[in-house]
Amino acid sequence: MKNMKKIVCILSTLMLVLCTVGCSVNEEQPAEPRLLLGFSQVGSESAWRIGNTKDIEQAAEDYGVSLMFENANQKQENQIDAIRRFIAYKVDVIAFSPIVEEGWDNVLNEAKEAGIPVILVDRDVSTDAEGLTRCLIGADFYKEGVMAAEYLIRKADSLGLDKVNIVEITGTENSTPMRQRQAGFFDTIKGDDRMVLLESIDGDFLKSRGAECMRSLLGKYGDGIDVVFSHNDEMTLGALPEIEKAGYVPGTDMIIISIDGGQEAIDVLKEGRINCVVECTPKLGKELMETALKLKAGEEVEPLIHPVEEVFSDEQDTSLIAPRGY
Ligand code: GYE
Repeated sequence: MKNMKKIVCILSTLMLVLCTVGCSVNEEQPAEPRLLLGFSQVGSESAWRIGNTKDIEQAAEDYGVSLMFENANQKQENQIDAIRRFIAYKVDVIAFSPIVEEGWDNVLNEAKEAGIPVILVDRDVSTDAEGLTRCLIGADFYKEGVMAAEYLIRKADSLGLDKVNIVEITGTENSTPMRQRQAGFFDTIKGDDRMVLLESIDGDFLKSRGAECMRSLLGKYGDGIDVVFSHNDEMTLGALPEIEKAGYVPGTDMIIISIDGGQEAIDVLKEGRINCVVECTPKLGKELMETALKLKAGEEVEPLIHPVEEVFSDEQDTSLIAPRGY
């Protein structure tokens, strides 16, 4: 009996010890994040942007990076404030997608003085001094414009057109994709005498503006429009119902060219109401995390990283296009 008591006592002490060890393991503080990354996003203006945000959040989780995420709601001053907060918080690395190219010198100098490396995501900046940012991870927008124009030239050839009247709905004025998509497109068609630009109009990458712009263009040029070149899917999706309301069939009466390649636009391409969508991938998160970790470790990074992109159009079997994921 005495022995029995002793055994019970030993067993319960053992259980108590095991439980204490187990509990202390469970209560352990989470491991220090490998990196604290401050990221200022432009806004939520498009499926592209929302896909880009999700991709960056997912990549941060996958890489064990602690992300301080700020949405600037389309305002440069909000981005500048966010970057200042990141500096005050002493993050390891700052990343941001600048809404426009100019106006960053002061805040980037502040980051430099604080010794915090800065990564540009998606869009570029134009600064007085060199070396305020470490690298740019984003699409080759010039090439996207070239690919859109090359499609148009092939399409005009196949339809045997001898005059091609173009309207262009551009993205946010002074943003990198707006500038470079426009330059790539017009540099490519400029040697082709058939191509005539009727008007370029600022649609700010927004669906509502795309609709407004298209209404105004249709009011001025009506069926004189042969081609709508729109700098993103959202503006294209805003423009299409306006074309239909005016009595034209997009994709047939007018050639519609878009950029981004989000699922909604690809579905409309499959229906034949868009002719060509140049891909611009928002999936930049993996490159961003890997680059930020290298910078924290004091390693060299590539100054420019472009993802590979393709063209989707009525020249191919569109039923084979895989789900886009944004
Ligand atoms: O094309 C557009 C978005 O900067 C590439 O911004 C990005 C552009 C994209 O709002 O849909």
